[in-house]
Amino acid sequence: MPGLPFPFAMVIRPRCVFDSLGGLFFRAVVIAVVLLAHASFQVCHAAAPTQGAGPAPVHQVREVYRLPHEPGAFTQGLFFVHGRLFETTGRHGQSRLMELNPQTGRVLRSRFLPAQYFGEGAVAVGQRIIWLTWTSQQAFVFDLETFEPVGEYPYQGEGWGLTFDGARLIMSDGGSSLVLRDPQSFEPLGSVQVTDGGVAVDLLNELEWAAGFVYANVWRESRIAVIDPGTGSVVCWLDLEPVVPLVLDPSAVANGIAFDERNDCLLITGKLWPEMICVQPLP
Ligand SMILES: [Ca+2]
Repeated sequence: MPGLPFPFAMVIRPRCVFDSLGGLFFRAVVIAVVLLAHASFQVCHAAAPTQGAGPAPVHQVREVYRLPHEPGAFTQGLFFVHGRLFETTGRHGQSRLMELNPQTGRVLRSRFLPAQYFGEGAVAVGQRIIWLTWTSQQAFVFDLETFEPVGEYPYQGEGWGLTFDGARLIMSDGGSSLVLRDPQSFEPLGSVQVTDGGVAVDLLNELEWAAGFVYANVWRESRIAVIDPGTGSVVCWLDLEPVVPLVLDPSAVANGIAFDERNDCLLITGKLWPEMICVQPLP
């Protein structure tokens, strides 16, 4: 077995009872690693409310790290792709797709939408970035590496937030429903109504898929809804108020969530915020 370092060569043979024990141990290690990878989020995910139990609990957050954020960026979408950080912004003539340096927050490259479009949330599916517009009923598709346009999708209604669960796109339109869409055709596959203690949660905005749950900004609120995608129930809220930077502009609302898998935290920001903050839920 040339090339195998000593400890690995040792466990290959002979085949005996220790193999099955080793297999069990290996599986236990894999399960532990998966649980640990999202350990900080279990405090919230485990808190699934029972029917009629009232509003979901509110959890405080712990700051993991902080990065500068372009203070003129009217943030609409934020997401990582294998450790690379991307952002989309809105407003006519200022709507911009950007790749950011995840260590410094600096803009590495960007592309503007034509001035008639107001950019909204975006997400990557493979090598494509799908970027919504607010009221134009049109999503634009850009190549992840070149930022060149490679397609468009029409849709009905408004576009607000977009994320991807690995199989389906999940989209918000400013209401209380999340629409599931085919990632290739963009056709709607169904929808789920988001409720907290049985009450509809309106104005769902930027979205993020992390560890089996949908994280959603709610327009003009400094808290994130953590949503069970199967039932639409909010299982808990994350209170961002203590980490929100002071910005006097009333439009500077929290609106950006990207799951930083490497650091096991949610990178959050807002429209016109000077900073991005990575947070973990506290028990
Ligand atoms: Ca996001």
